[in-house]
Amino acid sequence: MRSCDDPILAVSSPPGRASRGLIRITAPDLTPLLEHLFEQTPPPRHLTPLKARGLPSPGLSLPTLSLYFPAPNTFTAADLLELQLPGNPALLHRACESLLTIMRQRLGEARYAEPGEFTQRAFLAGRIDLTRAEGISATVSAVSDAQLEAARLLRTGKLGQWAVDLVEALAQHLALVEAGIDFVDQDDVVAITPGKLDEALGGIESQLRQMLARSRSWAALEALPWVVLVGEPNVGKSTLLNALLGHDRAVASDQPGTTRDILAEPMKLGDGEVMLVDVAGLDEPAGALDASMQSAARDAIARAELILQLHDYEHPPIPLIDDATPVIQVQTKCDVTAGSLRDPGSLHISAVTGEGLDTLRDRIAEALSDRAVTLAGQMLALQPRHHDELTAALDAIIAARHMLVDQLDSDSLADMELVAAVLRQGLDHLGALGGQMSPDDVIGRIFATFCIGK
Ligand SMILES: Nc1nc2c(ncn2[C@@H]2O[C@H](COP(=O)(O)OP(=O)(O)OP(=O)(O)O)[C@@H](O)[C@H]2O)c(=O)[nH]1
Ligand SMILES: [Mg+2]
Repeated sequence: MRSCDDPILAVSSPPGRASRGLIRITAPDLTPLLEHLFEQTPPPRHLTPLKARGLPSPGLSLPTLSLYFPAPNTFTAADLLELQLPGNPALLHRACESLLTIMRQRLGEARYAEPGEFTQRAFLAGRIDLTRAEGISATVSAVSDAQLEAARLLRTGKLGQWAVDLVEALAQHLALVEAGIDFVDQDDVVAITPGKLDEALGGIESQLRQMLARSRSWAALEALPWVVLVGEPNVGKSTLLNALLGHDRAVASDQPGTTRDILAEPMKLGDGEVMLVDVAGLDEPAGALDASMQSAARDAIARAELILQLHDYEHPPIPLIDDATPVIQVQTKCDVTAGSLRDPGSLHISAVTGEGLDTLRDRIAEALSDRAVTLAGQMLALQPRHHDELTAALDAIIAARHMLVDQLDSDSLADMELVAAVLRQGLDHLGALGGQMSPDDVIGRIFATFCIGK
């Protein structure tokens, strides 16, 4: 089994060339490594230019920027060292190999970190809760602004904090029920009445229901509605995609058949986002490659929730087979088209002058008003695990309230053990989102609330 105390290292900067590359190292005590690499221990929490002995290879000393965080106030709760070197992948690899050798000599069983291991250590050290760790992972894999925002809310602990508050409330009431079981002979312990417990559980139930109703599922954020640009080769699809995105994403040229693949990029639209998709121009296939390109383009069109049907003064609109998908007719290149060449049934745009682009954006937003993906304000996106835990917690609260239905007017709670067991289940599910509460914690609450055995 891999130990949590193993010294580990990893290249933390993205793959590829860059002006700087980052190597991250953590271990319970990095002092022997620091003494070897640098003549003096770098001042804590300061970016310090130093020569690192033996980096990138024995006998060489490369200037590095080093940032040293001594334990325990670090991400992993252990010593943490970040080394910034020139961002050359081969050099970073050499440096890591040398570091590994030095670490094995000075620190013991060192190894490369596994994916996510720095974050895992932060979680195990109690630095972050599970939902925050999931937020970090979601940030890394986000493909759209909505997902990035959703990941940010997770990463900053919004879901975890909400769960902590609810766990507190539920634990308080579980403590009151358990007090009735454990301290039944104590005069000063007054167990909660069924009516009071039901009222409190009703409040928790409605919070759980609200959270489930207000949140979006992660899957919905992944499914940005597709807006597909359709037209003959050379009508200006790729040029329009670039103009709408505001940067050159697709290659455009006067050569018909320039786009040979499907190109999709999220586009911001007011508060929401859609996926703008450029495909090959539709034409008679002239060979096997052509045929597969065209069939991929047709698949994309079949998946579209909105089609922008492009034509210009030379190329008429392509007839579409599926007439269920909404279509916006767009005539392109209107900077070179005047008067009678302009089709009265189309929206006129020019990617060169920008004419009609704002109107086109408005028309797309209007057509997809209920589909463009947004993540409003403080709304959270629930990953499947969160959804399952919340639903299971809600089920437990509902089950507990069922047990109370026939005894709401009674002074004492019947079936206390059963009610307590169901509430404990609910607590465990909520605790999996944030704010774990062990049986001892609940007992602790009882002692905090009553002066038992005085
Ligand atoms: N004057 C003018 N030329 C344009 C405009 N939009 C596109 N073009 C030109 O039309 C040519 C074709 O543009 P593309 O965007 O590559 O066309 P496409 O529809 O993506 O073509 P394929 O990828 O071959 O299907 C290029 O030479 C563009 O510069 C426009 O608004 N005005
Ligand atoms: Mg193209």
